[in-house]
Amino acid sequence: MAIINQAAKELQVKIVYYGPALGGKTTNLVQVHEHVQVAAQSKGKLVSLATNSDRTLFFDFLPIEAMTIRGFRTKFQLYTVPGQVIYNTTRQLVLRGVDGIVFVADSQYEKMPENVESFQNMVDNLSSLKLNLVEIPYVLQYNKRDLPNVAPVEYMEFLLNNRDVQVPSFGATAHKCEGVFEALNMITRLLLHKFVNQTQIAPQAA
Ligand SMILES: Nc1nc2c(ncn2[C@@H]2O[C@H](COP(=O)(O)OP(=O)(O)OP(=O)(O)O)[C@@H](O)[C@H]2O)c(=O)[nH]1
Ligand SMILES: [Mg+2]
Repeated sequence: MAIINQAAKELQVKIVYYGPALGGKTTNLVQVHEHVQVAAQSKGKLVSLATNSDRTLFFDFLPIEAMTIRGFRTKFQLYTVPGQVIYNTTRQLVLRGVDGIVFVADSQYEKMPENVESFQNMVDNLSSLKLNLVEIPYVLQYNKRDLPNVAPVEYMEFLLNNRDVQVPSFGATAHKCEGVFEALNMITRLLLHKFVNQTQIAPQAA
């Protein structure tokens, strides 16, 4: 749940990057960290807990102070989960308190079973936290579009964006920063929309 501090006029929102191993979640955060346009003092450090082969062991964490809406300073906390199947307990921990999700799928054809499995694993882990995807804003990012062996976007939509309500989806080449901010901007927009309209953020005094 977002932390809304009325006294300090602060809104804190947690966004989790979820998806199969090696799909590009950490790469998204690295690119956001490198290219985000915010005042220098509000750009947080990127904390990565990775093995020496660059696989995420626990999570990556990047805090960003974004904007002021209705007098509230908005802070986004970006996390990645470790994609490797064995780290499921960690994924559950990172999902605690999640407000929004960017699901990073790997576009390579042979990764489709892993994408679908990871998506289902996300649904299961949310439900173990008594959360339902229907209530959590999320977007899909189809990453690695630069590779030769990618599945058509329409096929990925069929596999991953087939729930009652379709969500925004973006093709991406994360290590070139393509599709990274498109996905991040959309999830922050969905979240801010949700909180401004549905929570107790009081309108700014005139
Ligand atoms: N060709 C290509 N490679 C990419 C792209 N995005 C990420 N990579 C590479 O894919 C590899 C895995 O990326 P990571 O960001 O570490 O993947 P991850 O999802 O964090 O993986 P885990 O931490 O194991 O879950 C790295 O070598 C990246 O440089 C992309 O769009 N295209
Ligand atoms: Mg990673």
